[in-house]
Amino acid sequence: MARAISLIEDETPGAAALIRDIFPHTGRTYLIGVTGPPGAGKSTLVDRLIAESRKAGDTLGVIAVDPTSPFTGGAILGDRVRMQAHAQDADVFIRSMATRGHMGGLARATSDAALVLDAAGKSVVIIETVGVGQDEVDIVRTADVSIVVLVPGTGDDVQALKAGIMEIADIFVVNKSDRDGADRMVTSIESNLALQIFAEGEWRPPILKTEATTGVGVPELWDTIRRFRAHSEGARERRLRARNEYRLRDLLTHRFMEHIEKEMLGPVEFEKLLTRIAAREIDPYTAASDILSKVMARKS
Ligand SMILES: Nc1nc2c(ncn2[C@@H]2O[C@H](COP(=O)(O)OP(=O)(O)OP(=O)(O)O)[C@@H](O)[C@H]2O)c(=O)[nH]1
Ligand SMILES: [Mg+2]
Repeated sequence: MARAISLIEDETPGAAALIRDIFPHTGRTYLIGVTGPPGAGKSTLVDRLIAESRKAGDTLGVIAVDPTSPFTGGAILGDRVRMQAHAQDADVFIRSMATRGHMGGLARATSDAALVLDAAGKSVVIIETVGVGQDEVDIVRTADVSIVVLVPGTGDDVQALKAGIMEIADIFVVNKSDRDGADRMVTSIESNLALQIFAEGEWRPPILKTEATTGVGVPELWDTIRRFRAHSEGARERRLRARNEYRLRDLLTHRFMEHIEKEMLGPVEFEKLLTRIAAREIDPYTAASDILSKVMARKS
């Protein structure tokens, strides 16, 4: 698993062949996405969820996406330390992936890594990401269940709204509920949910309070995940389809840009084009159309 994921991370040509071979053996794992602001206690919480999941007899894969930002430097080490409790457990595979060097390819690398763990027979895969960029949010959006972790105070509610992670939550967690303002945070999420319309029988994201460091509220969270799983059983195909659609569109975009950059628009030409746009000699729409026509002309 580790070597397969390294192939993917390094974007080696072998990675595509690997995915081709393992893909028929995927689609069985239950994918749990955990996202939230930096330092919200996601890893500590995931560590607790691993324990619950193991109790239920699951085997696990965990992918912690390390944002490598100046604020959270050393997160890889942090993840390892925080999930230390399971380091000796052969049925728990934990991997950190760095965002560095994955210009826009982070979602791709992460979902491919999840495929590896899926094919390896892990019954549950947990992906932890910092909900700051679109890429990170997209990773969690297509999981089987999306858990958004927030913390009391510090105006995280506003940040969360900005990052668009409010809409993707199936379950809200207010972690660090030992701190002041936990109830205020719950109320603020609730008033946000009140603006949304839920159909009869539709899942309304519950809001749970946890204290990841002590484990308070974690069994309730695990129970809620199970309830959601049962509730959304019928929608699973749709989620898988959405995940594959995301994958396909992302790959096509990536491959298309790669082709254009390799075949007709090297870095120098690209810069030249940008300069022309800056000088208002050409507009971005016309520039894009011109490139597209050239691609089409070459094909015929
Ligand atoms: N008081 C309190 N501290 C907590 C709680 N949960 C986690 N922490 C602490 O918060 C800090 C950050 O925890 P992490 O689990 O690394 O948070 P994270 O969201 O994974 O962080 P990044 O991955 O770097 O974004 C650690 O010092 C934890 O011990 C909690 O419920 N209460
Ligand atoms: Mg973490």
